[in-house]
Amino acid sequence: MKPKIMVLNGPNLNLLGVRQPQIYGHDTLADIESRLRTRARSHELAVDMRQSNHEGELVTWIQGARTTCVGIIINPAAYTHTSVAILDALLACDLPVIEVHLSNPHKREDFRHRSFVTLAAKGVIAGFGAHGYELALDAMAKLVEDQRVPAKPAKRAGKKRRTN
Ligand code: CA2
Repeated sequence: MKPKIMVLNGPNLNLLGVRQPQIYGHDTLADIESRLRTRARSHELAVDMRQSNHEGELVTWIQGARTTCVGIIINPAAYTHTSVAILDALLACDLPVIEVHLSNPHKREDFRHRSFVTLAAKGVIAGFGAHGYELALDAMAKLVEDQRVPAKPAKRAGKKRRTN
C-alpha cells in the first residue's frame, strides 16, 4: 500500500469555486482533489482529502491520521486564526504538517495575520490559489522521502581512501 497523506480542509471550503471566486478562485475542492490524486501517483503516494465545518471533526481526523498517514496537509480556513484544539492535535500527531492557504492572509485583515497552526507546521504555502495544494504535496513528498532514506554519514576527515 502507498504511504498516505491526509489533506484536511476547514470551514466553508466546501463553497470553493461556487462563491467569492475573486478571492478564492474558480476551482472546486473536487477539482483540487482530482489534481492531487494525479500528482500523488507520480510521487508513489496516496491522498485522503476531507473537508469539515466542525472543529471537533477535524481534531478527530488529525488524531486518526497518526496511525494511518505519513503526513498532513491542512488548510484550517478560519480555524487557522482561532483553534488551539487543532494546534494541539497537530502537535500530538507527530507527523510532518504543511499549512496551506489559497489567499495570502498577510495581505488581508489584521486578524488573519496570526496563525495558531503555524506553530505545528514544517512550512506554510499561501497566496498561490488552488495550486498551493500541489506545491504542498511536492514539499510533503520530499519530507517523507528524506525521512525514509537515512542521511548519508558525514565524511570522516583524516586517512584518504585508496582509489586503485
Ligand atoms: O486563504 C485561505 O485559504 C484561508 O484559509 C481561507 C479562509 C480564511 O478564513 C483564512 O483566513 C484564509 C476562508 C475559507 C472560506 O472559503 C470560502 C470559499 C468560497 C466561498 C466562501 C468562502
